[in-house]
Amino acid sequence: LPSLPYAYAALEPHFDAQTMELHHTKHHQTYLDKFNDAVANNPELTQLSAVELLQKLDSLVPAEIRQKVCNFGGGYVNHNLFFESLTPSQVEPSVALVAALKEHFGGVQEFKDAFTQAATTLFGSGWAWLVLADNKLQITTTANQDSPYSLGQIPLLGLDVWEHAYYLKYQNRRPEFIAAFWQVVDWQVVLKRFEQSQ
Ligand code: MN3
Repeated sequence: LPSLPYAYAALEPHFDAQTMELHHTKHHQTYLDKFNDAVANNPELTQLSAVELLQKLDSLVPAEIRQKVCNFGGGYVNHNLFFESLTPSQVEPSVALVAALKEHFGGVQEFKDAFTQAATTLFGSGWAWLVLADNKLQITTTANQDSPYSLGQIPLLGLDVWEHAYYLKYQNRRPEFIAAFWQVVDWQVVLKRFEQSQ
């Protein structure tokens, strides 16, 4: 399991240390363990990256383990994306990213508002995403641990809105958790993913 590039307490007061540590050492670790279990009897699959397996679920992954790879491989990859795009450093979007968000959403605030709306209204457990799809930036959501990669999209920013991501600090107040998220997004990581995806 990749270690985080910051301390569990580094994102306080926005994301609390206890939630960060449980989320990483218990939830993320469990997705990885169950993903490894799922592919353990298919050595040809272990030669491929988790992202490749998610991109080619239907063509590469045998039907009997497909749902497990979707759930646990998706959980592993989604959480990598999530944790890697957080920072305590108050990074602002760069000029290039501001221009792209303006072109596709009308501006940075308009993008945040639309993403917030998608994350707030997503029913049940899942993720809100900024993805590149058909060469366009789009806001999407997925249920459970489904990955944008399995839909042919490239995820640039993801927010986990499972209750385990916020319940200890925010209880049922998902909108407050989403507002806190905007305080800790690493826009440099988002820009790097955007540049690499084109
Ligand atoms: Mn989670």
